[in-house]
Amino acid sequence: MTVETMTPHTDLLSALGIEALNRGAFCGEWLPTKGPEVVSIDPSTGLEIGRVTTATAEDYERVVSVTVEAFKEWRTWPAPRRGEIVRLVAEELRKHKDELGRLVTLEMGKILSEGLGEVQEMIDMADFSVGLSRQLYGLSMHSERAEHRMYEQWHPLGPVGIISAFNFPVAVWSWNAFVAAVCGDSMIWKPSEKTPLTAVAVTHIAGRVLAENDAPPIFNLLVGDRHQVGEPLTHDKRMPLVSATGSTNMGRAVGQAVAKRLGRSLLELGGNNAIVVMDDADLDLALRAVLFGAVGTAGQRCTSTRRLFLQKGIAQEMKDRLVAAYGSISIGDPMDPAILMGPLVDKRAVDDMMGALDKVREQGGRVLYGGNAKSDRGGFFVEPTLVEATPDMPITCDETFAPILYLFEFETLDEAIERHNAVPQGLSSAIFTLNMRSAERFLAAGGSDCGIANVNIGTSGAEIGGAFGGEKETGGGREAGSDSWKAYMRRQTCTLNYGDELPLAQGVEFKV
Ligand code: UN1
Repeated sequence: MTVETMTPHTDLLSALGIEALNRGAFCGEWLPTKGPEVVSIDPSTGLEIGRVTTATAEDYERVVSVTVEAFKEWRTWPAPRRGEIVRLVAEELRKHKDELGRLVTLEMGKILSEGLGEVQEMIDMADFSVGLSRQLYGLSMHSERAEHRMYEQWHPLGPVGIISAFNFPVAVWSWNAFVAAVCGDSMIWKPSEKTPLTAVAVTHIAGRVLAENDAPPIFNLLVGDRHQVGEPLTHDKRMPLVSATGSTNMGRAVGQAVAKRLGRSLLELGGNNAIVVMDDADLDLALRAVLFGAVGTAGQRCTSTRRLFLQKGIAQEMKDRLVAAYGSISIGDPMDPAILMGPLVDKRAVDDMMGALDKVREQGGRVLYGGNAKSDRGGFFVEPTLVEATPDMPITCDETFAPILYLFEFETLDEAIERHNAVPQGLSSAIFTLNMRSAERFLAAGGSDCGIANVNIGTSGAEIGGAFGGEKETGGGREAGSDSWKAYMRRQTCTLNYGDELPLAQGVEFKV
């Protein structure tokens, strides 16, 4: 490609160490990668931003062996000292928040406020992990045997593989990376090939902090496709944990490969998230939550709202208000603060959305608003789309990574909950109601079957302090806050005898 076809963002890119051609393998040093180049495209223009050379088999071997060696040293660092390194990374992220947020917007296409929010999510995750570095608690138990002490402790697990998706190109890495780092693990990041530049930029920042503080190279990178990086990582016995965020198909392949060697996988996969709006809801709140959930990030969050259940009494009013609100959504350059919806990530995403809408029509759905690609400009823009649907339409059980919202009507809460749960995915869910009984029933054991269940809050935009993930085809993994850290460590149960007898548990006698 010639220079004219490239997006001119030279100052932004150079502030983050990004060049026209970048290397895609890092393990304390950038390796002279010779694999095929991946081209990073600005989805709002379709123009090239920069390139990255991918990892060869030789680069793969080198990065894994350095990561294994780095683990051996890093696990001996006291956890609070490891936390200090993460704190220093967070300081750098604060300094570069604006540039990195812009790069996320440039390369992924989410609006700038969300690009900056994503970097804030990394900073929050780092702060959380710093505190966690002094709280990796184990339990102690009372032994049934006299003069015995029993307790459990948590040790670093080993090198961790982190496979992340294009839609949260940096935050999801940080959910894993900062927790894994304070837990004493080293790691290798396989970013999406659609967003390699943000990964290179973050690796520059994290790698610099490690080098300046004489820490071993724990934050490593391998850019490449499934064959070059993904599959080798999942089959590699040197990686006791592979954490993967992305589609259910990808996660199924990762889970099976890792399980085959009895490794651990942590999967955060597709969602098909719904909001239930009851007749007694505060409709102003519900409307705003639906708009952010369904139109925000152009419907490309795993937590995006894809289904809306409207109780009969408010259904028509909500539909009218939604159609009016969809008509006022500004679509365009995601860097422009007046814009609410940027492009989809690439041409294929636009085709997938149009393919899903063909199925909608075949299956008897009615497009209430939108439904088209915007061909009046470059880039991968679409209209946010509202569809009147019925529960027997198979397409409503699929996750289409695009701003399509399926609208259903219902009469009773029981009916809404049953239909809400009748999809293969189980990530995020919400109910809008001012009735405490309805709210509690949605959250009770017979209510939402998702990993995340909210009341008077939409399905997307979770805080980092909670454990993030979901059930069924969402994969069952939990990342980020709460006690998710336990996935990144190994538990050891220790029993210590300080007496001069050897009593056996369960009263067993074995006298020689
Ligand atoms: C994702 O889409 O993979 O809850 C993650 C949210 C964000 C994370 C989404 N904090 O919407």
